[in-house]
Amino acid sequence: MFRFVWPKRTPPSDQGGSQRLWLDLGDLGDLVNPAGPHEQWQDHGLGLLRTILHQNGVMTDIVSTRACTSWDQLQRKLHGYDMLIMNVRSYTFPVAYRAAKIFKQVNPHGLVLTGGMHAAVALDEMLAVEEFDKICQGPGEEVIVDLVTHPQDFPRVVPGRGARTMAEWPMIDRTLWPKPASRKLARRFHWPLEPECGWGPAPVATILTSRVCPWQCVFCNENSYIPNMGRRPVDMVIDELNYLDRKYGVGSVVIHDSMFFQNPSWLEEWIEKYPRKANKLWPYWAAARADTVRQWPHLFEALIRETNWMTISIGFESGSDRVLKILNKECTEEDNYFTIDLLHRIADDLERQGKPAPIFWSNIMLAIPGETREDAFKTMRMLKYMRRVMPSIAFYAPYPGSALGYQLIAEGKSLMTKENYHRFPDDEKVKGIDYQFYRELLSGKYDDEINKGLPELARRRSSYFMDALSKA
Ligand code: B12
Ligand code: SF4
Repeated sequence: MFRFVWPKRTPPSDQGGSQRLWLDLGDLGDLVNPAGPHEQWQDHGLGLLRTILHQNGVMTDIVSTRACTSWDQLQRKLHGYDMLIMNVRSYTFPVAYRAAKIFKQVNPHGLVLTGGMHAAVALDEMLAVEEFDKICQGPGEEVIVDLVTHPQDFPRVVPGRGARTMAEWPMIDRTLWPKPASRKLARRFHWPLEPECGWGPAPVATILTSRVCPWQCVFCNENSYIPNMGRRPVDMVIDELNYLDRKYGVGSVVIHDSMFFQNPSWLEEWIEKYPRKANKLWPYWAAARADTVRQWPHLFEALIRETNWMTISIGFESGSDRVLKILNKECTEEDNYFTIDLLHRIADDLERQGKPAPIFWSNIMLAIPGETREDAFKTMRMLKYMRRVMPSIAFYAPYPGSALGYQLIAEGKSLMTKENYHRFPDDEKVKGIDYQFYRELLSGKYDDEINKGLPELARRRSSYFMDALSKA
């Protein structure tokens, strides 16, 4: 297999017995006794960059904040290292910032290297943390080896350099990911693969086949800060899954792409090769958009029927055209209902044949600036209309990097602070939003309003959705 070769340099510090630590970030305790299933997913940025480092002879140890249950415990684990390396996303910024302070207290001469999404979208906040000695903005594949071995050659803000295509990425060495940190969790984790979360049987293999979604939804628009790159070839994706299966046994797959259902020619090749070449037709989770399902319904149907796409994540977000416009979603209520009806039809047919029915993982956003009560009722109506669904509901969060996030931050309306970027489901995120209304909405208080115009069967479904609120 072709492998991209990074320039090899003998790291002088290696000869001096350097101690470098990669710190995996997340809430304390999430690898001990996790708050929920999604806190256990492993970090592909960390996996990729550590794989590149180790393949180039640059060794690092791993510690995870998720494996610690207190900051004191973390402090003891940070002791004695020369270098701390972290992948900082906005939602892990508070943890990164605190960990860097602790690291410097115990290792005053140690160096802290950071990179990741938050560096790309909120450089000012990163710069304000004096403990961050180097801050890499953008992809790190082509700078990580030099940066770690010769940090003194780089300015404080380091421009990242990435591969042109994901074909150049090495296969992640998953044993470089942190381990579950309690015996109880280890039993069901299947490390170095991942545990099941209701989307398919364990062990779960998470993979990325594409890096950027080209759309411009105002709450996300990641293509404004993630450089475009070629998709991973279908053969490489299948080879990796087969390799993992031979080594560890794969139960199901999660394709972590922001947008799996893009590039019809890639998808056609996937339909042609996955059923033929994969060791098993593992069911998988992957994401699509309602407008493209409507544009390519046959492709959508073939993927479900022929490749076992069993959990279909759709960013429906809202059931109201007004709000979909505010979000620049470029999807309409009609697109959403087209997609829902299409899946109902396919799923009913598969069930009639005695086969398992695919379901939606339905992303829904509420508490969006400009949303009226009637808009919110329409969204809940759409959700109740879905027959086979795992709802994932979030109150809108103004992340930097996104157009709407930047706007609300500039207007002083964001309630996300550097001490508390990490959003808990019912946290209040934007000034001026009536969160009490939304809590009552999800508790079923407005059932009568929501049920208006819904078919009898849908009306009978519960309007209690508080437990579907997820971190956002
Ligand atoms: C998979 C994924 C998830 C998974 C798993 C997360 C995980 N453990 O990794 C799940 C589903 C759990 C998830 C959840 C959430 N996610 Co998410 N997720 C992603 C996604 C689609 C892929 C991440 C990934 O693996 N990327 C590929 C790797 C290779 O890239 P990378 O980690 O950025 O690393 C590269 C560079 O940053 C750099 N780099 C990184 N570290 C370092 C360090 C150094 C020293 C250097 C030099 C370079 C460097 O080099 C790497 C290689 O190029 C991204 C979007 C995307 N396309 O990246 C969103 C994304 C990261 N998620 C996001 C958000 C907001 C969330 C949520 C809050 C909810 C939501 N809206 O989705 C939750 C919160 C989770 C939590 N624990 O609280 C945002 C983050 C925005 C931000 N400003 O940080 C993103 C960008 C999506 C978006 N556009 O909104 N997510
Ligand atoms: S919300 Fe979904 S469709 Fe919109 S830009 Fe983000 S990943 Fe793409």
